[in-house]
Amino acid sequence: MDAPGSSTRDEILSQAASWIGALEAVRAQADAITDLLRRFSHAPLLLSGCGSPYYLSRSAATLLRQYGQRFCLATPASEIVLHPDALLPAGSPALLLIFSRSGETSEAVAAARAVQARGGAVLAVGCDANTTLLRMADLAVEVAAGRERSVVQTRSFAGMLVAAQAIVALAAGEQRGADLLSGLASLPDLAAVAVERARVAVADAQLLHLVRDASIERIFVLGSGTRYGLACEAALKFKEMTLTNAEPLHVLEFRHGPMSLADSRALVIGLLGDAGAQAELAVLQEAHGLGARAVALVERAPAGAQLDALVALDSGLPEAARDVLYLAPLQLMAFERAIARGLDPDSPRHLVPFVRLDLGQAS
Ligand code: F1P
Repeated sequence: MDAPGSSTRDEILSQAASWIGALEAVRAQADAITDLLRRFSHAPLLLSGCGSPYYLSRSAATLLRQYGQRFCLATPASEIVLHPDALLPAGSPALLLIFSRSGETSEAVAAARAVQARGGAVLAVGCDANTTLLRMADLAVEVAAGRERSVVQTRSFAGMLVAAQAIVALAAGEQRGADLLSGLASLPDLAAVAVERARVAVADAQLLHLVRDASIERIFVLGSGTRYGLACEAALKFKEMTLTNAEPLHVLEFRHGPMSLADSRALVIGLLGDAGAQAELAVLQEAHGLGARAVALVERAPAGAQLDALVALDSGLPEAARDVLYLAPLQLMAFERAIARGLDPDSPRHLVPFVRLDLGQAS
């Protein structure tokens, strides 16, 4: 019998191939994607998915607003199905960019159908072209190297995130997207090194001790900008794999209430960026001062930070292209905590690989 979590661990550690595969998949469709974006350049643009892919769409929408210079909204697919009129002006055809590993999640398929029924179009990103969602889409991007055996999404999420970044780079164009494009171009050379670096970072005794600590009852994952979607995804990993209460927050929101839960039973993980790094670090230091355990994931270790642990990405990438590097350390932290709690990350409680519903009238 396989060791508990062996599929999840393998998938986390082999994600480099899915980053690279995602870049190739978008490159192969670049003209068609650019065409579709241009055809719908004045239409409302929605990004969507369910669970992990919804969080991915939050991160991608932030990047698209910033680089594509067009307003767009991320929403769970179920909202498109249940409340389309609360999202879209009556009668306006929209473009939907939707993510789904399985391509079979009922709400995702129904959301795509609803957008097409209003005269809109669907660009679907998934891991298998031969699935309902990708087949019905006007355009599909298949990240085959992201396919997984595990229920919990890790490698697939990373691959679909890179695909989303590459699509945003196309929307931005060469001038506006210059740093994003140059960062993405460096990913293939960096991918395996970055994942190995994450493995070594999470094997560090101090960090391992922290994530395995049974006295930790709640986890906060803080991220701003595109990293808020990653914080949501990391919190979901801790819930799914470790059955620990985990809450994602925009970094400075931590002071507006959740701070009252900062004590020795809380672990606060900050995904720090470049812009606002001082202000973000100050939140972690404050939580630490109140007795919470604090960990930062950051490009370069800041001098003199009072924290319990720190993961330095040391990627040299521009901030816009760096997001995928935060994933492996976070996924491995959740994995290690699950194993320490006697749980099997390959068999998360109550979960199935994708949700199939009878949406009846709603679809
Ligand atoms: C999405 C999903 C997520 C859930 C879990 C398993 O499926 O069901 O909702 O968080 O990680 O996958 P999919 O639409 O990406 O196949």
